[in-house]
Amino acid sequence: MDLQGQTVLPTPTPRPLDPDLLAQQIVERLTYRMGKNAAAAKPHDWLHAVIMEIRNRVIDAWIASTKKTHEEKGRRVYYLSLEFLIGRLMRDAASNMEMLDAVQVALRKLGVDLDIIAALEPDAALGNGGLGRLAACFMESMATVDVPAYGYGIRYVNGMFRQEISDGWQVELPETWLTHGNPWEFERREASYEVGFGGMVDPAEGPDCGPHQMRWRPGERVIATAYDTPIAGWRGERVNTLRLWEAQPIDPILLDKFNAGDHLGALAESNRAEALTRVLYPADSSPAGQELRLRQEYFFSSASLQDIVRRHVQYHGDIRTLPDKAAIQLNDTHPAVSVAELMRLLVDDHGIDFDEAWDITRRTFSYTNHTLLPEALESWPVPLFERLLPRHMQIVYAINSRLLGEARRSGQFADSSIGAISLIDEGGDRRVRMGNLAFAGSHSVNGVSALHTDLMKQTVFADLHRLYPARINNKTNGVTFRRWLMQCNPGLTGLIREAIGDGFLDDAEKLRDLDRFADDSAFREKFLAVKRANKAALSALLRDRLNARLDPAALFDIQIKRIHEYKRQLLNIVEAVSLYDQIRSHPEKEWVPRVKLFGGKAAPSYHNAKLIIKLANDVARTVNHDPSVQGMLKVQFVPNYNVSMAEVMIPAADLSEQISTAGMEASGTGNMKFAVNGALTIGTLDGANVEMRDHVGEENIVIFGLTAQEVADRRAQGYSPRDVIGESRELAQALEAIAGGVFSPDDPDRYKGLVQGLYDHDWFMVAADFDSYSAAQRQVDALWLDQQLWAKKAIHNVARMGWFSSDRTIREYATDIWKIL
Ligand code: B1N
Repeated sequence: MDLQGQTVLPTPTPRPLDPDLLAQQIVERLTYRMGKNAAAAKPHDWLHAVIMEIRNRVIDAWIASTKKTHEEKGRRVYYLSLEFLIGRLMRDAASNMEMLDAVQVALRKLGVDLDIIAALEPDAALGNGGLGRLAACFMESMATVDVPAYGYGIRYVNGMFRQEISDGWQVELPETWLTHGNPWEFERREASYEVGFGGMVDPAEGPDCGPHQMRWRPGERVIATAYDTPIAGWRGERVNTLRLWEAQPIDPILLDKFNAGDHLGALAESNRAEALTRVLYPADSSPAGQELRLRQEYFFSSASLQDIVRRHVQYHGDIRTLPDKAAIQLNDTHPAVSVAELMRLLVDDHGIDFDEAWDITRRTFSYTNHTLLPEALESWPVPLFERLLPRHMQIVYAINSRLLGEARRSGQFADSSIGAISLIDEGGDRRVRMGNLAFAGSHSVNGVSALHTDLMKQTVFADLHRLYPARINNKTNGVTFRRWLMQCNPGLTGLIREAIGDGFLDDAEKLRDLDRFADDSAFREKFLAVKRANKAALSALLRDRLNARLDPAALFDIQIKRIHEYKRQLLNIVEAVSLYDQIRSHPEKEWVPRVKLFGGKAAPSYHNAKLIIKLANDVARTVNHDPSVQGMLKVQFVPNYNVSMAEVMIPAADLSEQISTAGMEASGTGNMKFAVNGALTIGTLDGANVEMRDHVGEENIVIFGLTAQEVADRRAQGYSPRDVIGESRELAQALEAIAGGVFSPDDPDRYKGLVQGLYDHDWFMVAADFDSYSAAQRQVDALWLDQQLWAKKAIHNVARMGWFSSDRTIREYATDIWKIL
């Protein structure tokens, strides 16, 4: 008997990947598992049968990995994240299990087109944007570099909303990814935990009880049930687990109420519990602030911590060795309440002395910060926190008194400055600062790009950094090249393999070997042909979906990301308007044909972001209907931008727009995906753009605008956008046109307020960067006219982006923070 209580664990026997056999197995699954006749099976049935077949191989490797992890008894990594933006899994799993080609051939023999059925798989959209997608890339890379890891999150019934564009406006519709079932997940009834809210706290009574030990009697309880999804690494050597929690009521139906005739009341508890994991908050880089959000955060933190502690005690006996065996990474502050939850489990449930528990906690946790936007830093009103989590409130106070004591003893803080360190914000209504809690409760605090990490030290965490100068470190983000090169861009991948062999598939830095092909004109031609084919594929998709007519010969200029003022889609649109103006004034000039594509969702409550979407659509309608710019400028907003759409758009991009106000985008990861796929970047010196410039070379990227330091200086000096606009004729004209209703004749005042905001404050420095941006765009035009030079620069981008593989990022986490490799 082994630890799992089984006599023998199956070892994976690599079955030969004979397409004929595979085809036969797929048909067998279809027939006997699903009860469908192959002759009458629908595409959805084939998809399901194929996934089952791929899944079988994944499961073999999964069981073997789990066994290996148990036997090694080493340290495990737990990645706690409120978001995992996975997208589709079939191609990922098939490709990583090295069966994609065989599956394709097998299906062809059966008369089924892999691409058609693959497109039917719903995106698992359990995230908003970069933060959630990073968590998904990390899961794949942890499996790839052989880190034994568990991802923990929430199984939202409704993920990121579906965006429709109606009359140019964003409309949000519920996203229902689970309607056809989810063949990738396994419900684990045996892994269920109670999670409490509210109620009372009493001192624990008993001869062995310490002074800090308490008994919490929650007023409300729900059950967290686990759903596991296997995540296969490249070449299938390791398969890790993504464990997502679902909330269930303790009593599905309250029979006493039901019998008394209160049929709705009988279901109230059930509805309340299920509401917890119903829907993902569609807020990117801004805190939701509602009670339900704090409930979600605590719910998944508590279930995950209970699971981690149970597993540790089961395998290692002594809870005191937890930091030796568990490294828990907090993905932003969303799971920061975990710090207090682990303290509660250690002190109240395991009877450990408070100071020792604090030491264990700090050695276990590490925290990643993803944003410095002041409005995005999570804090909870003390009364709300106390009502929902009375025991955790006590723990926060107890931690705070130790923290402040330490700060005072350090002699570095005047009484007036010590407030910045406190876990409680005393200015105005009292609030619990989740960033400070995460910082204090962790041995490592990291930023996600070099610039962002520097700014963390200078701004929000300046005082905590002074107290703990060794704690902040940088881990520049990365992306998985399996999904973002090999799967989404088979054309380019094939071309690279022809040129430099297969080494880069296992080590992205080997892409460097491609550098010398930048000077090979035959290779450049092939490279341009691949790009052209990807652009044709995107054009065909957008013709089918939107009836859009795009010319694949034009320069494809793409900005896809959440709509946010700091990301400055507005700068891009205003520049497009200015270009439109110039083309109309000088039709005789040799203009570079451009297609400007936009995509992204706005938080439903974010008024200006929604207005920017409408503006993009209004400008598109006007420009695209104007015969005088036909063939020179086209603008298109692509609805419902998601992971699967990104996989088509990124390989088709010539130009990648990464134009945030310097100092505001923590890292960006879309920027990396574009460059790997051979787009040139037009961007500010923000986030990871800075390091991308260092890697690809400044001659191969188009940088413009103020630096983060210059932005800060300008603001400090008292920035006057009105003066800046007065000095730029092009900008003034474009803004007048927008504000005057040129693009909104049906409602001429629609953009008055938006434009007024630029004149009055322009917090995001659109005006300050406009001329520089516009000049950079004309520089791009000039470069485009020399296609050979363009291709050369693009190839250098592909060749020099290997460092931005999330495998490298994960190795750094594993070595420096988790001490595991
Ligand atoms: O995290 C990404 C970075 O590449 C981006 O620059 C950064 O903006 C993004 C609250 C967030 N920061 N903060 C969030 C998401 C959801 C939410 O409810 C904040 N997302 C980021 C990966 O490091």
